[in-house]
Amino acid sequence: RKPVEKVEDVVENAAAKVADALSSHVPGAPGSGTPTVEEVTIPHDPLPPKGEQGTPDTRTPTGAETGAAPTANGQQGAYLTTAQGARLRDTDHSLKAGPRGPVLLQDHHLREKITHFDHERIPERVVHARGTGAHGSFTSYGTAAGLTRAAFLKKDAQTPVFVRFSTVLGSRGSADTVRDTRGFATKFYTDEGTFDLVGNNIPVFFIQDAIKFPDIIHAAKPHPDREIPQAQSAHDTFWDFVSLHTEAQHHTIWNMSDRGIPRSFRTMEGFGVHTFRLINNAGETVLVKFHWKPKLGVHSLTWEEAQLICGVDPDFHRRDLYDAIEAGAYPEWELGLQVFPDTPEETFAGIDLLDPTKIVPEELAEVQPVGRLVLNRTPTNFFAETEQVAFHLGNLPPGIDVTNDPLLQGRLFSYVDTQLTRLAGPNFPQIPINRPHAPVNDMLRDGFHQQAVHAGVAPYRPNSLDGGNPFEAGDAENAFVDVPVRVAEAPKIRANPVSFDDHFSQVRLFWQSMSPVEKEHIIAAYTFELGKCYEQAIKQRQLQCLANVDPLLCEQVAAGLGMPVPEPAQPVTEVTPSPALSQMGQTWPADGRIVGIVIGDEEPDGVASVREALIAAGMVPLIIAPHGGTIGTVTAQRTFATARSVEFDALLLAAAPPPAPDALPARDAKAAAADDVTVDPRVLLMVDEAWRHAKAIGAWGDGASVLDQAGIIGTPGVIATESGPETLDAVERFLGSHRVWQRFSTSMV
Ligand code: HDE
Repeated sequence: RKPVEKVEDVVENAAAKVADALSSHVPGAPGSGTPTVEEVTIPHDPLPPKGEQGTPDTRTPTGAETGAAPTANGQQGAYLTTAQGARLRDTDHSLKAGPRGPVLLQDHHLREKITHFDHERIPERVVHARGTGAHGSFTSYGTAAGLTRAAFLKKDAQTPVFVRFSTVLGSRGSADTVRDTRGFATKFYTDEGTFDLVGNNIPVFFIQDAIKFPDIIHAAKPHPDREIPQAQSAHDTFWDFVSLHTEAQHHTIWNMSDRGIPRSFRTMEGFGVHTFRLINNAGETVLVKFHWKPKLGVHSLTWEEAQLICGVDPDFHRRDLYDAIEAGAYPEWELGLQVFPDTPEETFAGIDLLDPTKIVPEELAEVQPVGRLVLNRTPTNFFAETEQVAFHLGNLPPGIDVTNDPLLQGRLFSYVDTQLTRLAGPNFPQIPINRPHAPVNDMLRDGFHQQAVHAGVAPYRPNSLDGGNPFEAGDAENAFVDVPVRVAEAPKIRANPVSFDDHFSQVRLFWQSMSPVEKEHIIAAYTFELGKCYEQAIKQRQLQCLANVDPLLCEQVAAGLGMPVPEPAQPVTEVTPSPALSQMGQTWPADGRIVGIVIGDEEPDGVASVREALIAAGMVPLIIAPHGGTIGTVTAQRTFATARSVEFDALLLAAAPPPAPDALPARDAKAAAADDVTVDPRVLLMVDEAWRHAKAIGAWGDGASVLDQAGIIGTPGVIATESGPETLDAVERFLGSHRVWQRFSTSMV
């Protein structure tokens, strides 16, 4: 018998043999006649484990116990293994017949690695593909406890949540700051089962009946022939649909307003859109609409900023959310309810509560705060959490029920249906991010990707073999309540209630509630979007819709398009404006605002103290310097090459850095040619843009000369004082109202 050889010896011998064989083979390099001998790569021993590599996590990303044995995924063990746990000696070379030979089919590691990679992608969401998420917690004030039996709305109840924000139209890799509706979907992991509030930042929808959803989305997505434009509504098919299908006009004017280009997810409202029904312990019901109110107020970008950011930083909103959370500026919203009596008509102040193209103005039904949401943790793994999270409107706890809104009814079908394809099979509720925190005791079995090892032989009811388990719960055990709403005796029919036919009065309500500057922005947005359409008939038809909303709006957009102004096809309705719809006129906390501070080659006076004051006020200071590295006591976080004004909410100038001869040749050459320019042109560009976008600009010390050179001294929101702290004080006041609104010139009243 041969003695058993050690593995290391086998490998070494094999390598030596290969080396021998190669040296005798002597392949010639073509044409050179010089023999070459290739080196053999000998498998090496694995490196020792890294200090920070810990044991696998037994909790899900939401903090719940997985209930399963730890799985060694995610670089958590000392040694690299196959998916089956065999330690690997080499993951850089495939197994070959000699170093130059063909790759062997038997290389299981190669096949496993490549095959898994080949299947890494899952289909993106059919809408809302581009998004980002965060964990947090919801604390109830208890103010809704009399209206609903839902335990998570009892006083001081704390519920873990996961929120995913999204755009609607763009693909997964599209830019964040496009003009679009934003999704605001919240998963409450309540003790009584998961509650998904799947809302948007706009309180109305394009359509009144879910059966039209494929139509609006086909019209809004890129054209089917060339697949352009990406993540845009500024194209013919979108305006073709919304001008023909006039119930879309209300949602459309919200998109054309500043709401379509939020500054941040942190500065957006959220709306459940539909009317829901609450039921309390006494069996009493009310109808409600859900609202999220951001602590920082509702703020938007300007259109030019939004367009620039699409190129400069397409991940702007994603980055903003992560940076704010990591900086400790935790985003916050208050959940509020508009509460309406549950009458058989399901109307309030003449407004049909089942019509998702209508709002109830807050002046008619106050939004009553019921709890506070704080987002305080970023996901550990984007795919596992943000990509795999699956929302569904039917995820309701006892105490919250649906209404007959036909849009809501269709959504109840669509979400689970789409997950079946997107997450491949019916077991996606077992994916960690989707696991309820309430105990699960269902009788659903088997299927693709089943994670559970169900014990017992009787997953059916009634049974005697499992002792009759599990039992159905009653009221005392907090069973879900299907509110026994009376269903009217009515013919089966494909039709809407007549009240759904009013498509213009609330569009006018929105328009009339805007301030002059906001109206200017709406006119500019319609003019831009329709200006991107090719078909004259579509533009004409949309102008006709605008004529039904407001003559001034129609005239101004028509003037921009160079087209005739149509007569209204129906009388323009009298409306009472709702001031709550305007984003202007209040002041808000400046937490989490980004303030850029321009310095030169040396640390100017006051920079360190201004930086500290900003941090103490919950803002994020970013030092912008001519180059990276440390300058005095501060570190450059941006350089003139990497900074653009659009990143900042306000700009501070502590120095007047001269043009750098070796940076950005084209622009500097121009600057060098102009004798009177003594400031780096990239700084001047920043100042110029910040001014155009109505941002507060402050300077002290040498910084004041930059304002002079930019020609903006004495204009609103431009401050120069002797000291950094004094300048900061004045700038902060402007940040409270978000922008220096006076800087937008407007002829509107
Ligand atoms: Fe959605 N919607 N939707 N939607 N929706 C989806 O579900 C659908 C509507 C909303 O971050 C899809 O998992 C229909 C209104 C958000 O994962 C899909 C109708 C509102 C998200 C779907 C609507 C929304 C979605 C695509 C008309 C605001 C992203 C992927 C009846 C109240 C959730 C998915 C996330 C996602 C269907 C209308 C909000 C296809 C049929 C109104 C925030 O199921």
